[in-house]
Amino acid sequence: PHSVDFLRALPKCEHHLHIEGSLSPALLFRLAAHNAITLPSHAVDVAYASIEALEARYRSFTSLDDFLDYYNRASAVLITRADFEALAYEYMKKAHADGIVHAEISFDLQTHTARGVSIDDVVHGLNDGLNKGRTDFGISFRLIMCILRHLPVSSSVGHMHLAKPFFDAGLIFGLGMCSTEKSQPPTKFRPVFDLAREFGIGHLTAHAGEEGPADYVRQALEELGVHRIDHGVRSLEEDEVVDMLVKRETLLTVCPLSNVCLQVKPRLEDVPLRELLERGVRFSLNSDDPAYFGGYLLENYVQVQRAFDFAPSDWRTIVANGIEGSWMPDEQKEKLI
Ligand code: ES4
Ligand code: ZN
Repeated sequence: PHSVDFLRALPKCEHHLHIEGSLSPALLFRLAAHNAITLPSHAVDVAYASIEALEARYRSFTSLDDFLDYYNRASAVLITRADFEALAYEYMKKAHADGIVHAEISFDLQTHTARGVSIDDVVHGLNDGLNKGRTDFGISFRLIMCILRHLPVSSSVGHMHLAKPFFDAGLIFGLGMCSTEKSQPPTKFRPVFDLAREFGIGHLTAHAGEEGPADYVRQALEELGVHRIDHGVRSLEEDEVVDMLVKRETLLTVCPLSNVCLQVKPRLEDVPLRELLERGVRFSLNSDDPAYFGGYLLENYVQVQRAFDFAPSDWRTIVANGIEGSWMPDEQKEKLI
């Protein structure tokens, strides 16, 4: 058994964190008041009666889509560049407290442009907060834009063109794909990933094999050409997909507390971490949407250790694979390993 101090001291990288998923009920109510945004009335959803009521609702999600309703609705309170900066900086403070050395942070663009927020305010606001966090805490970061599967492919293609100057300037580093998974096969979004290659974007990832089948992981790898898989816990349902992940040394960004909260797995013990280790599939541990799923990254590590009782050598493998699979310069990897 390890103490929390041992887990805090590990050089942890977070690869799967939706910045909108770090918007807590307390910050949601504060920003709503500040920006004069009306939250849904009691008649529509009693969960918005108070901070405590909303926190309680977040403990009873029944599925990914049930969660996504709350997650997408909460973004309504993010209006100004300063709001995005504050959100990003708050995450960096928490990351520092948890002992994170490098963070790869996703954001949804389409949700924000739908409210009339400009891409400038979203991307510059996030970069302001993250740069301040790097200066204050020494945490390196990359920004990943996630396209949304619940919207038409044409919306994603349009937002790729909107974001191109920000990719070109290095302000956005990678491309991801998230949101609802059932009945949204990765192949449907092939035009978006083909465009990413045309734009010279070299760091691609996609959520797959969370609620969707192992074949969606295969599609993401073979047809979208992604370098990484977000979640991917259902990959183990097909040996062919496992072989593909091992051969390609693909990193799965696994999110243990998220999987339990969204009822992807009944208990933490059912997240197949030991099986992934034994079969040689690389994975990192991540918090996904920490304000919704009951804990930031260190809490994920602590609860994983409580459930799995990993040996120090297992932790060394997990942490080294996380560094190796990061989108950071090789010189930085060498210093960390
Ligand atoms: C997400 Cl847990 C999860 N799955 C898919 N899309 C997402 N967006 C934010 N969190
Ligand atoms: Zn996610």
